[in-house]
Amino acid sequence: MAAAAALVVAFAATAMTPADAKTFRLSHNTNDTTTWQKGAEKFNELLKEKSGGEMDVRIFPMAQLTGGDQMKQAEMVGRGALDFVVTSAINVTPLVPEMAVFSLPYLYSDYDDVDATTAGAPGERMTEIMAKHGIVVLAWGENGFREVTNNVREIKSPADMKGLKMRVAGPMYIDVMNALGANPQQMQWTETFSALQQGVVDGQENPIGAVIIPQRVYEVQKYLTTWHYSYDPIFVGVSEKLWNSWDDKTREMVKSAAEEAMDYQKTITREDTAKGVDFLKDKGMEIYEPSGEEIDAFRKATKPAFDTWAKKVGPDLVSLYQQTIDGG
Ligand code: X2X
Repeated sequence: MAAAAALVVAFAATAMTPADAKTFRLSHNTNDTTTWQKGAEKFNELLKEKSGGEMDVRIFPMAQLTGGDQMKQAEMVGRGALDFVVTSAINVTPLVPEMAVFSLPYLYSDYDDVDATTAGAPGERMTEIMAKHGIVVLAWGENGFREVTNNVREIKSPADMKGLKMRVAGPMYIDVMNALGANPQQMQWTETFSALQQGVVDGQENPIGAVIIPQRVYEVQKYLTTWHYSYDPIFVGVSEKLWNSWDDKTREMVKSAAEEAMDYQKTITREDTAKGVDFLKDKGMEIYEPSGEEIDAFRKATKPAFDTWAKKVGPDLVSLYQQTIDGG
């Protein structure tokens, strides 16, 4: 009986979709409330629309397809074992160390700097580098400027970071936290909320609009400092294997869907971030907004990590980013 019913359902589903309909798998590593998810949903909508219902994506949040391992997603796409990924730069650095350039401490001062690089020669250069690893970058979106939170004290200066147990996402942030005298620990994002709740770690750092608000970090953290120490872009990537199987028309369609989706994602992320400090104060967080001078002190203290990672990334690539930022 059950088998017969399943057959009928399967038949009905096939009968309703166009002959060549294809559903692809898309992995991302935040939960289903974030602007990453909303960007992925927009991509699905646009892909469906533009392909006349022949293509769509099934979205898997929380890095489910890699057993919660947020760093593995890019690698799987690179091997062609996964179709699409939406993830941020820091998650790709074990596979492509050059991606760390985006997040070098205090490389960027504002969104204009960011947009000049993603829309210009640095974005193109990075796309070439990613392609060498089997990942075609279709469009850049935004995780955002990463802000520090903790439960121990207000952070106004590098000295306030001393000894704090900090959860970080990736290797470069370990070096940055060490430069500040903190006690960093690499941990999956999906495990971080309960680690904060149980006091396994004192703090973490993430962007306000894309992650801290939708994932309710304010429920388990008391203090936030808007130190803007590191920028983290996200992107939509597709496996080169799949990309190579498409004709030009299909490629253009998929790319334009990704670009529109990420433009939308960036816009809502910036809107939510702009309203974010007030929102978080309402929720009971204590927010410290450092002055220019105080930011300079953080910049100085994190310089050793900048220098270490500038070497790993390659000085030419860092210069390309810096020249674009200075000219923009
Ligand atoms: O893990 C994080 O901190 C997150 C969600 O921002 C990233 O994917 C880098």
